Amino acid sequence: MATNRTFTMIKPDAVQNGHIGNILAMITNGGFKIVSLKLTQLTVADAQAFYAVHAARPFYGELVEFMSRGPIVAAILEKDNAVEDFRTLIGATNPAEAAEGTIRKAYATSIGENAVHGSDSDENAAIEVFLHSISYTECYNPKRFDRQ
Ligand code: DAT
Ligand code: MG
Repeated sequence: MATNRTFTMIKPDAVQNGHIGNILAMITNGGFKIVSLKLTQLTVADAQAFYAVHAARPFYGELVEFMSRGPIVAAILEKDNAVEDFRTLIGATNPAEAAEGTIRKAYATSIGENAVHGSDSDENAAIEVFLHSISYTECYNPKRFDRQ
């Protein structure tokens, strides 16, 4: 049975470009309920652990650097069939292939800096929801949220 929870991050590119509000609006307009929300920043270690499955890929170093370079918004979302429906809402990994009406079509700038994360399976959603509750360094310094 499909779980009703998934995990998302609005990535550093989209936060830096001022898209938090519009992306959250697309999420709620898509029928998802936001049940947890954090403005935070991944440490290098957080990003390495989160994307450990991609450790052997050539883009891994770049991915870790990108994901830890600035603030993100992390959220837990609820909806029937959440994982699959959210993957549909975010669109293809490569924005050049993302469908009209998707978040990546609207806000991603490249395959590497593609605005949002969405869990890819119920199993990973459960792991990522758990990580959300225990990790990330909270950001208390407002200067870290300035546009860079
Ligand atoms: P997704 O984020 O759609 O689940 P993924 O899990 O395959 O995609 O990859 C994780 C992230 O890694 C992706 O959002 C951006 C980056 N990435 C994937 N493929 C890449 C590539 N060919 N070049 C650069 N970055 C890539
Ligand atoms: Mg993925």
